[in-house]
Amino acid sequence: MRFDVVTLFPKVFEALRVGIPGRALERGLAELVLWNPRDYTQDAHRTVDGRPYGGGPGMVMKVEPLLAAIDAARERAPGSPVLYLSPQGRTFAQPAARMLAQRSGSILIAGRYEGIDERIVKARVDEEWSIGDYVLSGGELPAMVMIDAVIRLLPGALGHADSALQDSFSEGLLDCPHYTRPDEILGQRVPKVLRSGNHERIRRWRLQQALGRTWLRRPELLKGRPLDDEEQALLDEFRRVCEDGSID
Ligand code: 9WO
Repeated sequence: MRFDVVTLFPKVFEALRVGIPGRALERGLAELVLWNPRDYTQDAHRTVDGRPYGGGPGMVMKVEPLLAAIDAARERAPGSPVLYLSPQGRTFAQPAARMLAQRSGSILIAGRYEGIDERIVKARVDEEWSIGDYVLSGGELPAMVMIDAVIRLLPGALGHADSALQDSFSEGLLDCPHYTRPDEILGQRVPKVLRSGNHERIRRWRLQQALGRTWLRRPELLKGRPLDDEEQALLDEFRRVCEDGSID
């Protein structure tokens, strides 16, 4: 898989060369290629911004260098769709990450200033994606968020244990609570079941916690996710215990 990113700030993407995405890039599971519009300027000042038609404050990314950088990326990555990260896009979530992980690559445009010329969107952009309803200083962080979310889905990016865990029960649910040693901190003990060594009981407890937390915090996530008989029974029990006012 390859990611080609058009950005005025390629150094920002060094932050992806650590941890899980860093290891995946080192192992060659994914490749990250950066295209800087500044390298495609023609003038002595290497200008990458332009004044907006219609006036007003702020600037727009200058057309010629941006278009040249995009087209250089398209030439090197034929078949990779061009994605523009903006608050006007479709909201990125785990299903979109899974979809992008199936592709051979993506070209991401990280905008700056007030954005890019709409004619470039029309002529070059295949998909517009948002990572959430807020305005940032540029599309670099959203591009990195998407790349991180996709890379960790590639076969071999996580340990084998992790990947098995991923496609099992927790799919579409919030995570269960985690604990490590010592057995007691801040006046709180680790739930006894986790120290029981009974892996079947532990599996059921974790699944129940995941279901319960999803029901409490993000009930809308359960609407789109059918529950099997075991899950329904575990959630029913969680709700009964909740209504009793008891915990754990
Ligand atoms: C700037 C601005 C200023 C005044 C009023 C509205 C405004 N909108 C913007 C704006 O959207 N600037 C963008 C900055 C231009 C494209 C790159 N930038 C960006 C991308 N900010 N936030 C994102 C983004 C991308 C994906 N998901 C969430 C946010």
